[in-house]
Amino acid sequence: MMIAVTGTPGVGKTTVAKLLASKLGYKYGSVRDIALRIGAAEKAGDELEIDVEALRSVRLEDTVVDGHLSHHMPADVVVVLRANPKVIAERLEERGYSSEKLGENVEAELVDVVLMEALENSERVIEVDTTGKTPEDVVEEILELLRSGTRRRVGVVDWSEVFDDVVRYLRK
Ligand code: DAT
Repeated sequence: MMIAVTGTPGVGKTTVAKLLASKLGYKYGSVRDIALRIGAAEKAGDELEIDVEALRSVRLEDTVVDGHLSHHMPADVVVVLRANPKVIAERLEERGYSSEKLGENVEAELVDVVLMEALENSERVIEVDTTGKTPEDVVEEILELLRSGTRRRVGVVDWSEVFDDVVRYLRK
């Protein structure tokens, strides 16, 4: 099986994807490394520009793929991690993101950008709220959803309630 772990930067993809891979005895791969390996990535200043179309045909068996573009790959299941946008803001601030980038990502988490993209690309989408949970809790929740054969589980968060807490981060 191929599992994509996606979500807004800072949500916990790498942490969860590595733990999930080790629990399943699967390989771990990052979209970044995969794109570089297949020649679908180009350096653009400090950033890497990834050719999303080239990812669409890359199948990797028994692999957990980590990245905010992983839902563009032909995974059997797409796990969309969510976190309170305030938590995302704090993590990205700590990573030294510019206020522009920070605002962009807080906004993306608030309005479900990655979830919507995942639903456009995949039949089997499982959304998991990580807020207040440990990575181990999150991985257990994913494993349980996989075991029970859940095809789709979305609509687990509503960040409209926390809008006031993050409005200061948003782009003007
Ligand atoms: P991403 O790959 O989405 O950018 P990361 O895994 O690199 O995210 O960083 C997430 C940070 O948050 C990391 O320091 C671990 C921490 N964290 C705290 N609780 C978490 C949880 N429930 N799930 C995942 N990461 C969590």
